[in-house]
Amino acid sequence: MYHKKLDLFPNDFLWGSASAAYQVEGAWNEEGKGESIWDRFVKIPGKTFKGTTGEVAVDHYHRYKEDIQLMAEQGLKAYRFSVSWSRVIPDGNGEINEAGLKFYEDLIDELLANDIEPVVTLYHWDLPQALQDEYLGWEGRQIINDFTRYCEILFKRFKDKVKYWVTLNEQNVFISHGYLAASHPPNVKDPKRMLQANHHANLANAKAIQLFKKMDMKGQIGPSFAYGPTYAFDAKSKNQLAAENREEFNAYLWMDIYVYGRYPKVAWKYFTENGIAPTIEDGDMELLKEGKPDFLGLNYYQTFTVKDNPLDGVGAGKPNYTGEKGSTEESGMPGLYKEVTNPHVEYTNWDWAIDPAGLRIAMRRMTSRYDLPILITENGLGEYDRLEADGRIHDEYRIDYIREHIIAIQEAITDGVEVLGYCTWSYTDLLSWLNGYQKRYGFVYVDRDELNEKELKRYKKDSYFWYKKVIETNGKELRKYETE
Ligand code: BGP
Repeated sequence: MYHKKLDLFPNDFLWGSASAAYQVEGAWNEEGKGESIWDRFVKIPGKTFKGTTGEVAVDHYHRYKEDIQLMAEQGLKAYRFSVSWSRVIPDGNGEINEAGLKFYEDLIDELLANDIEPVVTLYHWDLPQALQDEYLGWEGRQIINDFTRYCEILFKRFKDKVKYWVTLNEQNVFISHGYLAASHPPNVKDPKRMLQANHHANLANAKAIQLFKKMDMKGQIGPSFAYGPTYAFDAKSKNQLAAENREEFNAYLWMDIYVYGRYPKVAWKYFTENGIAPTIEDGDMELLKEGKPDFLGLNYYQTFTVKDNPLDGVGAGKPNYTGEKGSTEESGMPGLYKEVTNPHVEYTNWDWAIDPAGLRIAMRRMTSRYDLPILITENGLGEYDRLEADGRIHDEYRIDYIREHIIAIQEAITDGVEVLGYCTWSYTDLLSWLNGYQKRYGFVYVDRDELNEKELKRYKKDSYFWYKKVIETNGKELRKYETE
């Protein structure tokens, strides 16, 4: 769709940026924090790049004021961060750790004092280890009540301060990586267990939203979903069908539940036929229907291109966690689809497709199927950065990436999509789960690497100054900027 003129960004558009507790905080066992499943998982040899952990991460726990100062100076309108459940309730369902809660209160107060809207993610993957030990975490139904109680504690405490809440971050990612690929905790490879854990996550998400409404909270709530739209490799009908399959099993399977409280028919038939469908108890489907979110959070990084894949075709391949371009192994779901290289887009050093138009497509598809406002909760470029001798980082590739994605958002708005805001991933550099510290996403460079924490000094990248200008001009000035 072409437009003669693009709509302007709304005046209250949230120009933001994001992070997650395990990736930035560090202080993994300080001031009463309990162990999380990530604290444990990263210690398994061979699981993360060069054995990196978030034990110190970028020390945001101790340096949050310095980080917020940088945000304030940049003019950031919103900061999305996550609360670490085991910092607030060390064993997941027992006593509250006041020091943990206080940390988040101070963080929120500091943001508000600087006119930055806090966007709070309730769960960004760091489940209390104690709940994993007690009833297998997401595989136990008790997680639904425990998660809701944890949410209630945060809702009560921050009711008057926080307007934007994100329930689960990328349920599709933590469930499929945790229970099918065994590349995330709890390190399981079992599709039946995966779907049962997923069903409980669906219910926990819905119950938290239901509680939010019951408590008459002033703000808005929704999940953050990792949606990378699928393209068929070409117009061959079997490849088109493969694309339908990927959408069904990677997108509708979650978003249909969030918005309509139903499992998509095709996926459900496949699960029953293969004997892996989750057990559904009385009242589950009613609860799912009641948990309709106010908005859909969208984490967009890339699109996926697929071809037909027969029943004896390729299965899960190893992704590129090393930053060696081209090292991603072929991957697919036998009988459904396989992912192939898209000859029309560029790829990053971690083999992620750079495709700004894909963001517009994602937003269009979500709007036409779900008709809810969208908050872009993540989007960004993970790349190698170089700190120059003069303390500068010339990340023009990141500026190009974000600029083109912002234009895609403006086009989507002009198409008719309702967008609340845009949070880049990430504010400072941080731990990239399995990829160590060399895959950098931030506007702010943090001087540490895999083997050496150094002094964790912060440096403003060129993209920092560029985004400052974008915010100042409410997205009208996407090209010019001045560094210090
Ligand atoms: C999303 C996660 C983020 C972040 C981002 C980049 O899936 O929600 O926490 O890590 O992806 O991914 P990676 O760090 O693997 O490059």
